[in-house]
Amino acid sequence: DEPVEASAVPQAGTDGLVLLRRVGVVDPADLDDYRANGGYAALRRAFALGPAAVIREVLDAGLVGRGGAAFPTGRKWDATARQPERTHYLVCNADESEPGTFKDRVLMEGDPYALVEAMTIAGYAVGAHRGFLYLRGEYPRALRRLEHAIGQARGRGLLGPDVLGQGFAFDIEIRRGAGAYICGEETAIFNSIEGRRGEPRSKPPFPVEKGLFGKPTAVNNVETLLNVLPILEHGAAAYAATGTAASTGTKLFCVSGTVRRPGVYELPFGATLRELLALAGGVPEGRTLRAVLLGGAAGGFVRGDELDIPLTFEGTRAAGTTLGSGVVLVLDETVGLPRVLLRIAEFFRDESCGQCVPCRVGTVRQEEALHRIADRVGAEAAADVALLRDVGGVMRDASICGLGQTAWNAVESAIDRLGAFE
Ligand code: L3W
Ligand code: SF4
Repeated sequence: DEPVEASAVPQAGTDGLVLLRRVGVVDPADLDDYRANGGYAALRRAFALGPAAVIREVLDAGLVGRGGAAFPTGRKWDATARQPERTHYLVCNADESEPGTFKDRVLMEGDPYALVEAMTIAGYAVGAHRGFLYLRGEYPRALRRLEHAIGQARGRGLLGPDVLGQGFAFDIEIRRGAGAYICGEETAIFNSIEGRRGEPRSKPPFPVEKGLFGKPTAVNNVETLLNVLPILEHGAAAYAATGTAASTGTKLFCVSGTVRRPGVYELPFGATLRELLALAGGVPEGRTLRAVLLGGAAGGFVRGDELDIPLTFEGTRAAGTTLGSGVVLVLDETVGLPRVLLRIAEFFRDESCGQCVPCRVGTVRQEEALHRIADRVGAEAAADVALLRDVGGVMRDASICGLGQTAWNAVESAIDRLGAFE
């Protein structure tokens, strides 16, 4: 198997690496090497604490979901664990498909045993004996490495009927996505695993009550789960000492676009966008930074004069944008903004599952209006901007799931913050 290319993971600021600490260091195909680098200490601590105390640690650490919505992980686990049904499930959302996102891929390819260990801990905490790893179909290397890691863990008694001889049964099954962005929405994942069409379900009921096969289910993103390891290894207080009060720990950022060293970077929450861009080498000589798209296609733009924005959930929200799943897409002055927005609109139109009218029709109308604006360079765009606002408002208010609700975010922010069509 090919080694993890060192260049895929810039190691700038290596001292502070938590989630990336083993990536590029450990052999991703060797369980013994994983253990020699601290692996399975967290699961041992989890067994020593018991499920309720594991959840307490995760709550006290202040861990919130890294898939974009920042929901408290401990509350999700606690609500799942409390459900009276006998069968509970764990689902790891590894269907990383937000345009500009590639952090979970680096984690899974570079440190696959860590995800196996973290899923085992999560299963133990919420009372699940089966975990499903829903993996983006376009990640063949991650698939190979995870399959190998799961097989090895099973062979060594780290998965199976009696994990570590502690009387806890847990195993992991990988299910692959087939290229649909919407299958990263948590309830669409359930439908996909159950063999149905990958369409979101209405919430509530939330997955913690009725999830996979109608059973209480905890769904967590890859990066979220990996944070559980340092929480258990060092304790909640030590974990929460990094970051800010509302955004504890570190965050992975996927830096792409016009920067010298694109890649995945890990920084404590609270670092500024300027600091992150400096790590990535800044924009190349002779170029000027025009804007940064934060949070991906569902996110929002910040201008070149706003780079001191703190990279926290609360800081980006206050600035009218979102951290989302960690997308940092840098645009320079040569980029034609109308074409970028059109590309985003095409993406949402393509990926809408078509189940509800506001999104199915709205994403088409949005794309048409942006086409007219892009084709009519320099001409009056006011009527189409008004139409975009109208359609965008309906999509946000009336769509069933996050795709439709956020499909107009980037366009709105380009109009309001960058003066895109003036
Ligand atoms: C129990 C309640 N559970 C909410 C749970 C809910 C879910 C989580 C967040 O994601 C994000 C968006 C984009 N009792 C609960 C409850 N929950 N209330 O908390 O829920 P929600 O509905 O706020 O968000 P969501 O629909 O799960 C929307 C981001 O996703 N996004 C793209 C993400 C892409 C990636 C990727 O490629 N890796 O993550 C697109 O919209 O940022 O914030 O578990 O069940 N009362
Ligand atoms: Fe499907 Fe869009 Fe409705 Fe979500 S908002 S359920 S993607 S049609």
